Amino acid sequence: MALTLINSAKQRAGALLRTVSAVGVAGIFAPVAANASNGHSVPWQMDLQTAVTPVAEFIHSFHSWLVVTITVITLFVLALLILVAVKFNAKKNPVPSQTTHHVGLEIAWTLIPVLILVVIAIPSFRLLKEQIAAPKADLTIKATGLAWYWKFEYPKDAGGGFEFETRMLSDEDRAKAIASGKATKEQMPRLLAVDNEVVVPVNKVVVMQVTGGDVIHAFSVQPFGVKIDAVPGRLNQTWFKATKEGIYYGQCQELCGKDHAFMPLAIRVVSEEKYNAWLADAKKKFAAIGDAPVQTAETTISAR
Ligand SMILES: [Cu+2]
Repeated sequence: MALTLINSAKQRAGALLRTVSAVGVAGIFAPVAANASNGHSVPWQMDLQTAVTPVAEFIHSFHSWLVVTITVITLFVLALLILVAVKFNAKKNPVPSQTTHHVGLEIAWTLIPVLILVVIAIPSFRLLKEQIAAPKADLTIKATGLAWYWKFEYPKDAGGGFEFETRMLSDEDRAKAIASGKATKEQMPRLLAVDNEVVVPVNKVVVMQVTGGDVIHAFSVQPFGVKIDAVPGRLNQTWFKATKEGIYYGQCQELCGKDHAFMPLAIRVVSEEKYNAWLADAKKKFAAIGDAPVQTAETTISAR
């Protein structure tokens, strides 16, 4: 019952927010709103990036729900403050009440905040479970954060057996690609476009194993609702199921050194056929993974 109420309230809140933003924001930022779903944030963007996984959609509805909750609380407190200032100021109320205890009030202002926290906690823990409990993987990829680029490994058992590095394209490289007609300006977003994109099939569960090769980084792709630390000597895991083809950009989100801001990653979501074609190409293009086990700080220490 409580969950149904929360869900319907969430839906109504989401619809309300969408209407408010459609009327209020789209008018002012119409050219921006049209671009908001291109896999990265844009200047003056007013909302989260378009969600393309079930987890990201959950995050969006939870976000809308919290905005409504916090707005109602803030307006209620504001109304009380105004009431006090207007009705109980020294002029209008020269002899203040001496009441020091009121059982009903004590119970209400203890219970109501508790109930509000419970109503927030239920969807919050459901979201947490969704993020942590990965369904059975269709594809597993390993990402290693390095100072200051990413390395991706496609394991042999998933039809891969190769690894490649991803580095941000410099302004000169982008300018060259645009001038040669290989890509448009929109396809080469500044500080996000990379040399090698990660390619995954659409509507498949991708489990991303994440580790760090030197210092702590963080693997994050906002349209997927994914963010997890890349810690040396430790294998973390996150997952996503992208439901819309396109290119989506992520960034390192752990302060990791001087080029922390310049280690983006790009994930291209394509159809199954396109993915298989890319896989065949990638096997020829990229270095094969050796048979030696991957060295992490942990394995290095135990081998000594
Ligand atoms: Cu980093």
